[in-house]
Amino acid sequence: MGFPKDFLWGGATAANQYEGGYLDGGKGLTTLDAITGGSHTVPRRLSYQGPDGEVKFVDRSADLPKGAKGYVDPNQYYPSHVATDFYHHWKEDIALFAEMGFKTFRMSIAWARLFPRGDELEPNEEGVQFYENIFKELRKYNIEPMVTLNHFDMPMYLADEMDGWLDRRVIDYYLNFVRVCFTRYKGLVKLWKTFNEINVLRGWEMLGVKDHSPQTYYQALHHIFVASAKAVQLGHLIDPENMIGMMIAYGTNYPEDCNPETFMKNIQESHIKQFFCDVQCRGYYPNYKLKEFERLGVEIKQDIYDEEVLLEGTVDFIGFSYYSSGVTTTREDAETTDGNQRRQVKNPYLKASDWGWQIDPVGLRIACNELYDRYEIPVFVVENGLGAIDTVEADGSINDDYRIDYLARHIEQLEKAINEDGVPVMGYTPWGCIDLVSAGTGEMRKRYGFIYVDMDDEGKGTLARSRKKSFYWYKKVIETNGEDLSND
Ligand code: BGP
Repeated sequence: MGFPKDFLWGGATAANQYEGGYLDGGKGLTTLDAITGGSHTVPRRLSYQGPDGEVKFVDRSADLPKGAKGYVDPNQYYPSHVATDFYHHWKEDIALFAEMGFKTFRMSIAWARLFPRGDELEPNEEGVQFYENIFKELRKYNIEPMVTLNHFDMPMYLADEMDGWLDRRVIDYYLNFVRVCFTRYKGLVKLWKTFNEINVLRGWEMLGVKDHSPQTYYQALHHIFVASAKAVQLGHLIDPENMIGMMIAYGTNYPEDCNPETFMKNIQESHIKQFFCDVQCRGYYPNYKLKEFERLGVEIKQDIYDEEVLLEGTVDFIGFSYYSSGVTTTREDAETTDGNQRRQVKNPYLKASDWGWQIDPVGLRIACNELYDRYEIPVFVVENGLGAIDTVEADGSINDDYRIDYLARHIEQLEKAINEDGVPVMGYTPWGCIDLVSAGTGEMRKRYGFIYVDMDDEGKGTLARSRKKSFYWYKKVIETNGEDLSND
């Protein structure tokens, strides 16, 4: 019983939410640098300049006019610009991760830090050096870096000038970027993921596209699938030691009742997620998707070698984020609540976080089983956690028992997935191990960390770091390899 000896305990972050230094060291603008803050009730907005010169702030789900370019308004607050400033605090932060005993640390590389516009042939050396220093520092503490090559952001220039992933040339630009990562960080990094939460990439901010039509979406996604498969092949070629995974936002859906119609609908709902794993783990488009394309009139323009590339570039493991589960209903009037990037039907058996995300530890065990049963490759829980408001007491302490309870209950289920169900789980990296900006709402008050960062929703604060109660608890969890989950 217990966790495997080489189980990778750690934590997860992403450049656009943590790094800051948005123009430092020669970095170019990314699409996410033009996304404002927001809140649980006020959506984040995207700022762009239209072809007529007029600047507009629109909902992230809005279509942009032809010729629109991302725009950064100097009077507006954009959370990615400073975020929680890993750029200037990396040594201090890594020392804190080491103090907790991290075996791995998940982070992403800002593409525009290496390639400010995206289409350059040679990288920006200062950017390359920045990450090299970090990987060396991690290795100094025996922390295995786990790198997400692309976590939601893309160089703004590629979105503005080429319509982002809709343009096939972007595959080559991405490959040039990953080639630099694989060669320059060879020997320092072995664990990679090609794209974060491939199933939630949308619109201008993440795909660089201007409209949300199914035709545009699936064509851009096809390019991403091809880019990912080529990256997997290239990574293996450059260093056979590399383990290159996919990454999906995953949570199971429960049929609300035993009506066969609900069950059939649940299969269709499951296909929405499975599609991404089917392509990246099996190497081809599944029939149910091809039929959907026929119904929608979607036609994917493919290169003659694409099918072969997809087949030969399947991933080594499945990384997934897990926050909550969903419910499938055939009722029109079902009550819904918030969830990771999409609303979910309410499950009467579950409680929810302050942001409405339903808490379901058993669902994590189910997710591990579903993924392993279908693909039979190792899985890695690369995100999990509770976004909550923390209170700093007069003595500076932060007693986040709610977070400890959430994580302990999920870790219990993970242990069962490993030991009772036999799922090979490589590791566990809770999301936002240090406080960072929320992707969904742009807030700071929605905190996930073991480490508190003094920063508020308007970007005010000293950025000072402090240990929460969960910091000491997680340190003990790692020390005992998951055996002692008690909170005392
Ligand atoms: C996932 C992302 C992360 C992270 C997390 C929590 O979608 O991969 O970037 O942000 O969700 O979501 P949120 O920040 O909206 O609470």
